[in-house]
Amino acid sequence: MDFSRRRFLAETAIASAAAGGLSAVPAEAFAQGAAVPTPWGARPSPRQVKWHKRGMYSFIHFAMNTFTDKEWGYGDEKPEWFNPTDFDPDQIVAAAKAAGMTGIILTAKHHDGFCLWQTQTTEHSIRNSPYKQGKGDIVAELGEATRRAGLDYGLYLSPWDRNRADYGTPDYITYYRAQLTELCTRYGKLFEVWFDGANGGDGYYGGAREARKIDAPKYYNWPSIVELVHRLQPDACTFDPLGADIRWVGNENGVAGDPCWPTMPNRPYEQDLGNAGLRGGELWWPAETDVSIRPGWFYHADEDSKVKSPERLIQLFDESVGRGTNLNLNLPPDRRGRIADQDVKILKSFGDALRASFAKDLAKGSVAHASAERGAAFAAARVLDGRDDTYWSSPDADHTPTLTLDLAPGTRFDLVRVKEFLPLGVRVTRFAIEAEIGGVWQRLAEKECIGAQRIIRLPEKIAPRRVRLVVLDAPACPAITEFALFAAVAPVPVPAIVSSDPTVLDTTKWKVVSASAAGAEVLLDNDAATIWRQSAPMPGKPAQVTLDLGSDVELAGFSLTPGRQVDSQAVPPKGYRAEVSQDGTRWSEVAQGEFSNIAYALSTQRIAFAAPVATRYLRLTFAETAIDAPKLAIAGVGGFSAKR
Ligand code: FUL
Repeated sequence: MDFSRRRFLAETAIASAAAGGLSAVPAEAFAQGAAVPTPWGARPSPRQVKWHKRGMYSFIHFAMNTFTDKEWGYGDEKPEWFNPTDFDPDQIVAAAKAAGMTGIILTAKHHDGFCLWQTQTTEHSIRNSPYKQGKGDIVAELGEATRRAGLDYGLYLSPWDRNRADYGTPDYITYYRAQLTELCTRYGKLFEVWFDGANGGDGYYGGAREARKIDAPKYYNWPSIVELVHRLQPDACTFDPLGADIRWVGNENGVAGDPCWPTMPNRPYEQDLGNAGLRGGELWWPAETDVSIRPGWFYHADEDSKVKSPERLIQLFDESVGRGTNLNLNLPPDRRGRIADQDVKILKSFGDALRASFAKDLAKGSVAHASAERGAAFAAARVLDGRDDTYWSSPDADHTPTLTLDLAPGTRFDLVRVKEFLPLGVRVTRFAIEAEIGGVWQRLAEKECIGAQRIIRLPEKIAPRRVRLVVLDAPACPAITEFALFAAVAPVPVPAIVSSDPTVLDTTKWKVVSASAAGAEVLLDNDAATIWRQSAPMPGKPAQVTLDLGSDVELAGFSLTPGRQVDSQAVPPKGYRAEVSQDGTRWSEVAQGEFSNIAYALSTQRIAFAAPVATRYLRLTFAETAIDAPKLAIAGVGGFSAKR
């Protein structure tokens, strides 16, 4: 069968027209004789139209890494290690729901290959773990809890599998498809199936312990995999590199481009374009913004103090949902199999603030009028009717009309939300929001792209007489389904905590004694955004930092956090040498080695010494950068004591 990209997309387009995104236009439109505007540019499939309404949902990264304190498992982990002591799927889902999430996406299998469901495809699974004596099924149990709470369910199945001996051969693709088939047929309706981009590299591979490189687009044959998912789960959007349904926003920081067009050129995914998309691109391929509530995707006790605050989550909401993308906010359960208390508090504060902010559309009591209307079915008041299948539009020749709301006296707001009627394409290129204050029109914001939605947060609440949407540039008449106003409610602050794990040492008590470059103090500030940078180390001229731990400590190991932003100019160290000293003069080496996948994953590395050592000072030496770059960058250093 021909599963080429072009053929695949052509079929999607036909299916989309047949299922009729356009049939949503109210019948009155035709009865009143006004023609529906001609669609412009790429258009979403019905499956994508539904997806655009999801807003926020949550990744749940819970797998072998939760128990090994890693971000990427090598693939040689023992199934016995997977042993949640108090797995509570309802607690996990309740935490997500309190934050306003509409769905859950579980890592059914991460790169280490360990499977969380009763698969028949491998022994490397929960069947051989102590959890429920091998009878448990996390995919089923979390799925049931998700549905009990009225949320939708999705799954993540890592294409890369560092456990499999046959990874890199055609047999593995057969295996992968069999796994996908199990997941798409046994666990009810799925709204999304997630394929991450990490692919090939070193791994266990059934004992080979080697590096394997694959040519991902050729190897996986994405069109056939996407076709399999759509056949088994017609409503599931695939997060894929092909252009079928949803694209990656291009970073893992939770920030969409401003603007972030839902369209892309008709070619395989390019990270550089993922953030902003391409105005007028041939494919409807909207961005999903994924980010973790903690620095890592998996739970680590030493990140308990680094959970993003409710205020930070609101900012991420503005920078993702507010720019027309969906936010996939990761919540990592701990080793019990529950969301930690601190995260639960933060999620509730965040969700409460959003619910209160968007509870009442203050534009509802206003009178809408427009510089031009297409007919009664497309009247200005359509933006106020709360329906997503009606819209205001202007005559074909008028691409830049203005819609004004005469507000009820005393209307005070600081949030403006505008939505386009997506089945007709993204029509508005540039627009402004203006308010009449004291008889003078003032421009509050000027932006490109409305799309699924645009939320504009003003610096403070205002109470103007009138407010208007001015279309400044558009290749066709606009189709605006909503123009809404809200008054933001700030989240209740949740104070940061220190780690719940007593083995995690408090680095605020540490001091930098000496360092090969200035500014090393930021290594101890518990903030991954502040980075120590210096020229790349050279033979005979390593980078080095000497730390005073403040008192005698039973040090069992150290951690190192690289800069988390991809930066080709400043990269993490390749390896390390760790030395300890009681007096700061006589040193002994306690560990030496290479960090695993540090340059790609940019995640915290936790290095355990062969045995805990009593020490006052720690010296770390870095001889090389992980990849060729002019500078070395490290965001943080920490330490842990032995488990008691
Ligand atoms: C990436 C993976 O490598 C990370 O571990 C995580 O799962 C993230 C969501 O996707 O590609």
